[in-house]
Amino acid sequence: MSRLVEQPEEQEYALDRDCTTLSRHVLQQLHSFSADAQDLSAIMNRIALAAKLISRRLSRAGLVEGALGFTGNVNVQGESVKKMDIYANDVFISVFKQSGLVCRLASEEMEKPYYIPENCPIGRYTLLYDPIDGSSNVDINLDVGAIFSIRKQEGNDIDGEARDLLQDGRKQIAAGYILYGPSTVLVYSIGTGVHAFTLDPSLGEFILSSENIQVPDHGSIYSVNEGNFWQWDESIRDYIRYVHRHEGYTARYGGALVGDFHRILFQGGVFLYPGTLKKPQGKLRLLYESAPLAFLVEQAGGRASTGTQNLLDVVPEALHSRTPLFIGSKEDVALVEYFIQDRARESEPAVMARS
Ligand code: AHM
Ligand code: MG
Repeated sequence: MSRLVEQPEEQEYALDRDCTTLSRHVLQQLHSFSADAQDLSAIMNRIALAAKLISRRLSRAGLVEGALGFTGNVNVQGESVKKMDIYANDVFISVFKQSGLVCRLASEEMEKPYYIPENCPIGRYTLLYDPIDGSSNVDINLDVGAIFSIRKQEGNDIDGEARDLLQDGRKQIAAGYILYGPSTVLVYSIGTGVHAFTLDPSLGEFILSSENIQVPDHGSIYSVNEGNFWQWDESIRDYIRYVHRHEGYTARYGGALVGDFHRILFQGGVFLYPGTLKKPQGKLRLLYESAPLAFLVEQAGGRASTGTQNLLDVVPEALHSRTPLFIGSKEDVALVEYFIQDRARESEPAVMARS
């Protein structure tokens, strides 16, 4: 006859953690099994399925016919589209079809929102996403990501222009990203802290790997494409000259926002994508790139700014609007803002006393 054997405490804890899947974690965070909580949990579960499908294709991309390279088309942003961008975009659409969860999807790859009419009577949510962030890394087997944001649909999108979505970042009810690196990691927040899940391929499940992540108040990393130096405003050049001339800074730039942000979330520092001569509002799109990461960073105790405004307060003019982005540790974002906002300084401010 079998008999229950007492487990050592650590073993019990490890087992419990191994069973903390994403959908269960959402319910735990909300302390509820209400219909709204179940919906959010199911939406996260669907996003996890999209991540698994995309992760699978990325991990075999060099072996699969038609997975790499460009399609030959240009998207609404004027950027050349990669085959993986289209695949990943379609995956998100497919996983939400007939889910009853999300009525509308909006992404970097689609000029207008995509409706799933069969979901609309009950699924009053919109999912905004960047299906493959850092597309230039795809063909050379470097890290890429995906970014997502969930908003409750308010009012009616009568003309299909999604004007009801033109609201600030505080209207997000959840946000997160997926990092396809050596392992696939999903980081999310529903406004109760920031939590990371790692895909265990042997289980096919995202398992909790870091809970309540806090970004350090300061970090040594600055992450920016310095090739744009000549295109920046003088204030940004001054900031970069400052970090060049002071000890304690180190540069890291991977060409994929998700990867660069992930490093900063865990280790501190600042990511910068300022306006340039060619793109005065920078490159990054507000609704499905900057605002979701701003939501996460604030939940982790950090900050996101356009240089003159808290990023979560920015109201976009259009679905694909861009903003400059400075995001990361509180003190490091404040230092960049200082350069932008007070170029006429006479002496070094207190925040610069660190070095
Ligand atoms: P994408 O979503 O089309 O890949 O564009 C966004 C990416 C970010 O991941 C990254 O930070 C940035 O573009 C890199 O741009 P640049 O090559 O100008 O440095
Ligand atoms: Mg992107």
